[in-house]
Amino acid sequence: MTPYRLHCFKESGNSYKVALALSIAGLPWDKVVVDYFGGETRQPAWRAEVNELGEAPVLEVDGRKLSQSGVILLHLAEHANALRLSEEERPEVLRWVLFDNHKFTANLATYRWLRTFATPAPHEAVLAFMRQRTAGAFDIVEKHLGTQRFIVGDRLTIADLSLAGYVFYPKEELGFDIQTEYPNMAAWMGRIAQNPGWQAPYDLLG
Ligand SMILES: N[C@@H](CCC(=O)N[C@@H](CS)C(=O)NCC(=O)O)C(=O)O
Repeated sequence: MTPYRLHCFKESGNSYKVALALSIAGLPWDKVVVDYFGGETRQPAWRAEVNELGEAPVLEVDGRKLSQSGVILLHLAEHANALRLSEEERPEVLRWVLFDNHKFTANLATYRWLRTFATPAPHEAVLAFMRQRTAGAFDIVEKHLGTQRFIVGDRLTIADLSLAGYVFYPKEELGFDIQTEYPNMAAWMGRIAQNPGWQAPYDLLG
């Protein structure tokens, strides 16, 4: 089988979602490191050749380039037995992947970015707003995981991998101590980490 090629960088939790899916599914893949901090995703040539949306991750599948982590995860769920979804699971999984892209990852990734990487540092009010938006999304997931082991039912699906894109980064980067403040999420992270193929973001993408 031709290895998948994942255009990614190690700080990118959206890339980590896909890397984790490939690794847990036991699929062969090669890393194509994107020089995000050097401005590669803003280069017209990169946008023309790799992703017109200007974002990582991009997964090359036999020469075809897929972008948007949710689309890529869905593709992998359709092609890897370990990630396959039932008819019943599919809409529920999609509901959580969309919630993740719109609220959970969107807020958490932006908050982490602003507080950890942005120069110049953002205004305090912007940070406070993003922290509050992130905490709101965390509360929803924390409550949901109080009654079930995984995001959809009793087994790992791509919905878990989507929501897990950023939570495994160091708490100093996130600005949230999930292990202390969100016990249901912490237990869920433990269940994800038990899967063979799981590695922390900087180990898997580093
Ligand atoms: N919804 C997209 C988000 C992708 C995204 O925001 N990627 C970031 C890295 S984690 C990026 O490349 N951003 C480039 C930019 O915004 O200029 C996905 O899930 O793939």
